[in-house]
Amino acid sequence: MNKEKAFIDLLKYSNKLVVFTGAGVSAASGVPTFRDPGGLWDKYQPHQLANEEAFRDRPSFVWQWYQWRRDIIQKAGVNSAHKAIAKIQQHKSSGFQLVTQNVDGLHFEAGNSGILCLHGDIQINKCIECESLYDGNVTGIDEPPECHECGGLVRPGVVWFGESLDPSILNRSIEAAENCDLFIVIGTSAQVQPAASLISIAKRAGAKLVEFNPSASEASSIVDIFFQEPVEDSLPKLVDLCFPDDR
Ligand code: BJW
Ligand code: ZN
Repeated sequence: MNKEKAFIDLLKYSNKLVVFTGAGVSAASGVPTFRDPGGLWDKYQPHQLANEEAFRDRPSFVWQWYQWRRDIIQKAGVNSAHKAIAKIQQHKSSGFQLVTQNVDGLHFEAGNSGILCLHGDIQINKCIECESLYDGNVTGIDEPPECHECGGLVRPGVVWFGESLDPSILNRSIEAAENCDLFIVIGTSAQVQPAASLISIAKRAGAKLVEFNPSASEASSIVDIFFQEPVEDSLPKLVDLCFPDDR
């Protein structure tokens, strides 16, 4: 059986499916990834930017990096890979769980629901001291605002290096990985923990693993099927073949 047919069968007959995404799923929307050549951190070192110490040392610099990324994301639309993942959820309903490392919100825009966002949401702002949500408009603001509650600096609601993930979101993701029969890994280098460990958790639990990525990742050696192509070129065709009814 060729791998396309094998994947379509897995997709069709899966009862518990997890789709796990990273920055590569939004690449075709024009949102830069983190670790590819030409990615965000090609120009900036990750530890200069995505951690609390960096923000406290150079708040304007880090804030402006987030404002630049928010601007790109606001202008970006969903691509055919986001739409294909939304179509999978439509067909699988309760047997489907999307877990994403992305902070761009594009999966919501494509129509997915109940998404477990491991690394937060770039559109949210919160106080670095008291963690109150900040609901002021920050469009075009190039200095971090001050918290209305305590005067602390306002930061983006994402998970930085050295910070714990929301335990409830992480635990629900682990539970989904432990209980699935099919785990689809899309567009992640699988280098960042604990998110990447979901892949080996699913493997140990006996799930079939399928990956979509033009380059090999840390996960590639353990997956059962690897579509080594941009996900927007491969996944939509396969999903349409699997669920042809609404075409
Ligand atoms: C395409 C494509 C196309 C291109 N189609 N594909 C255990 C071992 C070692 C280290 C640690 C460990 N446990 C914890 C750590 C430390 C650290 C970590 O993992 N470090 C490693 C890098 C070594 N982890 C943490 O600090 C985490 N916290 C934690 O563990 O808390 C407990 C703790 C507390 C105190 C002390 C110690 C521990 C938190 C991690 C938070 C990560 N946050 C970021 C930033 C979010 C905010 C922001 O957006 O600015 O999340 S980092 C960044 O990486 C972002 C991403 O979500 C994440 C993953 O990146 P992703 O999605 O994989 O992107 P890329 O760019 O790496 O890959 C893109 C892929 O797409 C590539 O493979 C391309 O080929 C592919 N691609 N085009 C399909 N068209
Ligand atoms: Zn505050």
